[in-house]
Amino acid sequence: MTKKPFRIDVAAGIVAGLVGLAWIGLIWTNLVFPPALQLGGGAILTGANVQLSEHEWGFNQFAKGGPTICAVNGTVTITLKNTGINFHGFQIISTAGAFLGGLNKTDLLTPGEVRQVKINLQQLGDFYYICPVSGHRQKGMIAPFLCHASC
Ligand SMILES: [Cu+2]
Repeated sequence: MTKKPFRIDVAAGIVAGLVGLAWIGLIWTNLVFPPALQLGGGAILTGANVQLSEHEWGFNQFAKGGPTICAVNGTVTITLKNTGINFHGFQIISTAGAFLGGLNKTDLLTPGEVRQVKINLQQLGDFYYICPVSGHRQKGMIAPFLCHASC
């Protein structure tokens, strides 16, 4: 019995098929098991003035979630920029979902708009900041907002 010659075109076809299968598997896994929200994501914004951008569907560089904001005694001025293509808002809510501060639900930033949002909660605790547009929080526009005596 003669040994069949190695065919590079057949080998390339098999490799391409396996790579394609792995790629489809990755896409499927990502759709069925979306990555967890990066709440905090390691970054903490502190100080009297912080810069924050919002986009689809998160804050600053994170695709989902955003950096932790720590406000001494709940006071901070946020320079908020909508770098996304949708309208976005800004609210601080309790862990139970109650409105604590920020913009009214219907007061939204247009794409490209920059707004200074002054926060003065005058209470200590661990809260969240979110985009209040329907469905945006569920897509990832939520991150920790901490009000501590010192940050
Ligand atoms: Cu939004």
